[in-house]
Amino acid sequence: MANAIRCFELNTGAKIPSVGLGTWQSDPGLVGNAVNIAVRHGYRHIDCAQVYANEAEIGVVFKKLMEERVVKREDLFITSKLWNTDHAPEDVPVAMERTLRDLQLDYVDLYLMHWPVRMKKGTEGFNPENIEQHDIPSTWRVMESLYDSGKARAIGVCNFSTKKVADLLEIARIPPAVVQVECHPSWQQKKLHEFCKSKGIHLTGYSPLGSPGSAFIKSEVLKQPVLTMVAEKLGKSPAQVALRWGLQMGHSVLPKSTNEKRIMENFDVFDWSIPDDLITKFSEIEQVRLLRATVFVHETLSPYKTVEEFWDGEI
Ligand code: NDP
Ligand code: 1BO
Repeated sequence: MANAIRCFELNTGAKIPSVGLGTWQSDPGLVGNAVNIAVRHGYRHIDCAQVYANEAEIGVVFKKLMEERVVKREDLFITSKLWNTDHAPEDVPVAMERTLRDLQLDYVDLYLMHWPVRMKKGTEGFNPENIEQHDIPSTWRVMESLYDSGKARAIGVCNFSTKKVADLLEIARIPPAVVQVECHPSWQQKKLHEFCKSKGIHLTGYSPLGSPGSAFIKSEVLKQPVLTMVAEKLGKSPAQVALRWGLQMGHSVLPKSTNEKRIMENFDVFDWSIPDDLITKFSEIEQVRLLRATVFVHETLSPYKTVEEFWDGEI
């Protein structure tokens, strides 16, 4: 019998469900239905963000699911993220309140700094003219106070390199519980994963299917030959194999779908496993970072002059 790997324990003592529903690029009108289907099907972890511009629609569904006693608040694990325009210390609690209001919740289970990037307050889009000098310690200190207040039951960061996580640990009173980064068989994050593990920080993999169909990424992850070979051998889909690989590596995974069949397919990863002789094949896969953060890089206007600098060489 396979080890189901239903959840992982965080350094706060809380448990993070291993498969969460992603909501980026889930269109208005579709995202609420997706969350409703997912929770009714057994998902307990939903990954949200203010910048996805769909938290209010998701909040209506959370309220209804709880009113109808489909699920209790304490059984859900809800993540949201602080957007780049709200990094100034006085703006962090305001952004948090906006998210709580939209999601119709009193607290989130995890609040993440979305990027190590600060942008001018109130601006939209990715114009490099809006990028400002960041001050991660001052933003983190306010996130720590949100943790103290109980409005965020855990705090963490996204899109940090190993060096940036190490720098954060140097100044943190409360260490991050989670680092959420791109992670799938074609971008395995071995260095960051080992570092996080050594510090008791959980790694969550975003774009675990390689974000096929994304407006921002050209991805072939699900067509990767090792993945399709393993899928064929096990009688599973390449998407299921990519997700199960993540669980066996010790990551939680956040597949996004608004399609009922795929939402269910992506949750069918608990009662089987990839045997060791096939897991070793994953180390042969060529590594390519898909979400390179080029929009946050600029020779003169950004503190990050190059993509290499942004990721501290992990590219
Ligand atoms: P995913 O890797 O989850 O891929 C989503 C795409 O795959 C959609 O086009 C979806 O289409 C399709 N898909 C879903 N299931 C299957 C399947 N079983 N077979 C084939 N195709 C499938 O990409 P995301 O980039 O959305 O990442 C997942 C989540 O991670 C995000 O939604 C977000 O919550 C989070 N994230 C966080 C980031 C951060 O900066 N912190 C950055 C990027 C993502 P369809 O909907 O039609 O099924
Ligand atoms: C800018 C992309 C954010 C996805 O989480």
